[in-house]
Amino acid sequence: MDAHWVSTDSIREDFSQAMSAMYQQEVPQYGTLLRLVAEVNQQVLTQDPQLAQRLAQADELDRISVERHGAIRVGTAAELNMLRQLFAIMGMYPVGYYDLSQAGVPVHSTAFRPVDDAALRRNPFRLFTSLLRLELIDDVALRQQASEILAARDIFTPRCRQLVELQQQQGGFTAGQAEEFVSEALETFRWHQQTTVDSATWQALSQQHRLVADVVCFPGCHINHLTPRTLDIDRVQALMPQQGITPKAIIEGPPQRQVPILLRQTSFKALDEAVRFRDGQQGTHTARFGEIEQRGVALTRKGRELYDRLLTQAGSGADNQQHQQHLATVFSAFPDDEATLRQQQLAWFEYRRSAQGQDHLITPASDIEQLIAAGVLAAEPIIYEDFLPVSAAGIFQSNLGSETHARSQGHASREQFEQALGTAVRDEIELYAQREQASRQRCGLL
Ligand code: OOG
Ligand code: NI
Repeated sequence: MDAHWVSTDSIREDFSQAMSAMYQQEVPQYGTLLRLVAEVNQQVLTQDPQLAQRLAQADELDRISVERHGAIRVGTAAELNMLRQLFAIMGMYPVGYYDLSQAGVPVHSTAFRPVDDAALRRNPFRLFTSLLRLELIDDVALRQQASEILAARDIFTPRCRQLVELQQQQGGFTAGQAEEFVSEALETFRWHQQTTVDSATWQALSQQHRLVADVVCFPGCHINHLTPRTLDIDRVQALMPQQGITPKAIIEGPPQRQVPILLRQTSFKALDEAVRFRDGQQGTHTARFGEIEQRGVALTRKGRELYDRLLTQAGSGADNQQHQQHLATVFSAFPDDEATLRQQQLAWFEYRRSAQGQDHLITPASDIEQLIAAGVLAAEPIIYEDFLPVSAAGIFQSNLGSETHARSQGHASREQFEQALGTAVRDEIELYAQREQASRQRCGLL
């Protein structure tokens, strides 16, 4: 009946490509980063034919260097709520709750992303989406002023709103509507040199936090970075300066390992960009940058607790090489082979019968490691598709100044966030658990 509707996957694919093209135009240094990433990925594949073969089999070679995520920030509940509806049309749903106020950043966030395997394989593009917490501005008059400025703007084009409503009524888009939707939706994320405030208001809001000015003073919620996938983050970090790109001081996340876990990320420092105020004054704003990421296996709650503990123990550093060495030492307490990660239930895996194991009797009592050793079962690490709050705070801070005092007075407010969003966020660990469970069931292990 609805076979003529364009798939959500294909709308997401088109949208992420359009976003990338726009961002490369807006931030030319991002284009330079993309080329560096593609070059390093190519070198890695040449040096590691086994990896190349694995990626080819998984049908990933073609889009190895395309964007995996981006980030945006909004100012009101209504904006967040509308974004939820817009992203649903692209097959992106809110997963996870991140409280960044504890790290001194007055926002809380979720990631809009595809959730099922097929959609993730087709295009895993996600948007890390933060909602400003105006209640954390302590100057009451300024808080009031900020909320009035926000109330007066509409970050969506009228046509975008119409199309979202149309899609909800019809249950889908024709090809022509999908195309128009992508181009209208893109407008929300475009950069505007012209701010909506005078220079005095800008100053006052910037003094609260640079992030507050970034969210409140523009007519849209400009995309603030995009992030392609690299196969060797350490190499790209080291090569950035040769390309005239200044990387942030350290690579966030776990150290390099035999079995990569979670997510490693680094970015180049945000550029100074010219902005204009309503009183005719000019200024600069430093908010937009480029980032790269390298993902590994998703961790169970137990694995995540170990990760968080070791990360806290390691602390942070100013010099990347020293920091990475120190991390590697501290993380020697985290098992680094797949069998131990499975046996100690630290990470998630997807199980599959091998060609020769099709007729083998497998029961819930079978020993998984024996079946793997015998070539009856294969286990693939399930890749982490989400974000890390400590890393995210590091990325925020490296681009928006280093104010680090906590502002939440210790209370995350997930409920408030979900109310603004208009739905509960999904629990990311639950999603990984379900995927492993389903694969165990298919194999006869449950
Ligand atoms: C988001 C920063 C977080 C990541 O990759 O952890 C992020 C932002 O700067 O708005 O994108
Ligand atoms: Ni990011």
